[in-house]
Amino acid sequence: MKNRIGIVGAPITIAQPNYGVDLGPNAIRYAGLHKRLDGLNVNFKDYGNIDIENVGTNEKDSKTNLKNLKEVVNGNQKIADEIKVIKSRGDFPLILGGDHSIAIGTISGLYNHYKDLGVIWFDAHADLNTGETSPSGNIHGMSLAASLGEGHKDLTSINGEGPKVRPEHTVIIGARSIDEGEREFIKERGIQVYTMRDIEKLGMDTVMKEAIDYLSNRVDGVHLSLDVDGIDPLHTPGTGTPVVGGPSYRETFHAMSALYDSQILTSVEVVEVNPLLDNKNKTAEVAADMIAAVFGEKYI
Ligand code: HAR
Ligand code: MN
Ligand code: MN
Ligand code: MN
Repeated sequence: MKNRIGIVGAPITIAQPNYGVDLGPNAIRYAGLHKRLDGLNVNFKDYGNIDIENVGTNEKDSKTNLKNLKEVVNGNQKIADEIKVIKSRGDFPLILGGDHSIAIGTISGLYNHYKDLGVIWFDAHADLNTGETSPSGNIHGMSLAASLGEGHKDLTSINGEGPKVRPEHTVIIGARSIDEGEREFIKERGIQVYTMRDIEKLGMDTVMKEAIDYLSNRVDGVHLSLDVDGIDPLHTPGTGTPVVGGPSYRETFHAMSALYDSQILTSVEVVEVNPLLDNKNKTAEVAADMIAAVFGEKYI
């Protein structure tokens, strides 16, 4: 890692109903993030948390089928602005969420800095819903769609109108809870998806090799969006929408190590840590472990 890491907390919680994800950034810090990075001899600066209002309801808008659209857009605009500042300083952005809606802001903020940004979406979910397809109205299940230019205009227009990433530059890893509309989206747009079945058949090592090969030929930057519910809830109970049958701690650590070895990443975010649902900060500790791995921590 040549660049200094610029850490920022992005505590949006109102794009999903389990409030408390806004406490995620500090929970990850309390799990020893700074110490871990110190141990790796990497340079970092922690810019603290973005000031997010988080006043919302659990009501869907009758026209848009979205919850808290205006508030989520405002929060994500702030995130995009902060990412631009971090990038202009030459730092490597490390964003601590927050619910997964924050990816709309981070990816929008990264957009101008790359010709072709790639995204690795490590998640139990595809987050490819729109107001039309969402079963819940929760915007955290729509953030990848919005980044690809699909969904409500206010979500796709942060930092300029339209798509911020292309479907052929997007790789989803760990998916095991995909809604009908998302399935169609994946097929129509040709997104590369490694479901749990693929991971089971190929093994995580091959999956990561393929994903890294696939992206390195196509993009000039790669953003890792790590949703902790991508990991098996046995290891990460403190998250709002756990789905059984995910990659183990060991497999995920290996995936992060493979990304470090490839040196392909240009930004990282870790989302959906909810200390109010957690057991003694265990989920934040796993998040800190995965961050350490992605920045080069090894067993020996
Ligand atoms: N697919 C469901 C929905 O859109 C559940 C989304 C779950 N949310 C996340 N995203 N944590 O990864 O409502
Ligand atoms: Mn997600
Ligand atoms: Mn998820
Ligand atoms: Mn989730």
